[in-house]
Amino acid sequence: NNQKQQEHKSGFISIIGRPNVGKSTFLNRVIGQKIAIMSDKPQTTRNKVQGVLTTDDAQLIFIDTPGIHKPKHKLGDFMMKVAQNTLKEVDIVLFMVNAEEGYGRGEEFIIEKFSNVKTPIFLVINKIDQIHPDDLLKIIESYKEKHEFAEIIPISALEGNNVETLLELVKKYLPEGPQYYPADQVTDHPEHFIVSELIREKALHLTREEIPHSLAVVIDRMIKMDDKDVIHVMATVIVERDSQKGIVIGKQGAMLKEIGKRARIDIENLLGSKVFLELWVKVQKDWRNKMSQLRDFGFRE
Ligand code: GDP
Ligand code: MG
Ligand code: K
Repeated sequence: NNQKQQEHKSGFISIIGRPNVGKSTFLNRVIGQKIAIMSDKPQTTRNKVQGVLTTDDAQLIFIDTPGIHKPKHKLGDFMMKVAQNTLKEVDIVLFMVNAEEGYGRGEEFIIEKFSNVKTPIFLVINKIDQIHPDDLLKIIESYKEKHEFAEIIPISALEGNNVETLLELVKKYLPEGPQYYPADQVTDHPEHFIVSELIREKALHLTREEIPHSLAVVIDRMIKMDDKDVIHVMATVIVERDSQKGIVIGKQGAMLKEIGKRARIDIENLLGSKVFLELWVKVQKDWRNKMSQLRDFGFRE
């Protein structure tokens, strides 16, 4: 056999950037499955979500970090620490910015964190479908002054423009390495986490007046019923105040029913099985500031 063995590359890629720049949209497009939560509200992604892209010659393991931002309370602090730690642990950092907004104080705050990071950092300018090409050049120039990026790539995560190019560049920078995950695996998180995120997403969308941080979802049990092709999911929605509990439950339970209905459809698609979903709502005052409880909610450092 005279065929040259192609080298296999693999590694970890962290996606970092302010809330709503499009990190989850990008990850979902690349992995092609709904594993990170998309929302027009800031910071709905609080845990690391890994998406694994396996091709013939490479495996790209993406980490969707919480947005780095100025902490307002302990949860924010915790999130930022998680995000900062990942910068040093990964092979490539994708720093995503919103082309519509340009360079601002939020970006400056993040770039300051790059000062002693040796990992190659790509500047990914997202949402280019929203701007004029002339403005793009200005944005690129302004960022070049701030930091020496390994690569600068404009994309539209929503429409897909230039995403393939970005992936090829990522591959170029990755070290030679093995296939860490089976080819059909898109995430290494327990299904519990993804299921809880799907429920949380529905709850956030349907209760628009509530702030995302005040709502958490914990999966109490997830079991396959013996005789039937049905997965039984029991989950608790945790809120901070009684008033929020009322909103989540709704008139005669209508809101909770709707949250459950919509979440169930997504969970069934995800698991490829019929799902019986039971939801409860619980008030846990000021849970955001109780660090000891964060781990119970699935936060990892
Ligand atoms: P994240 O907080 O960084 O994960 O941002 P999301 O992925 O949740 O996206 C925030 C919002 O921006 C959503 O409404 C997305 O549909 C939108 N969005 C993301 N990427 C693009 C893009 O390339 N173009 C446009 N026009 N909108 C985008
Ligand atoms: Mg997100
Ligand atoms: K978001």
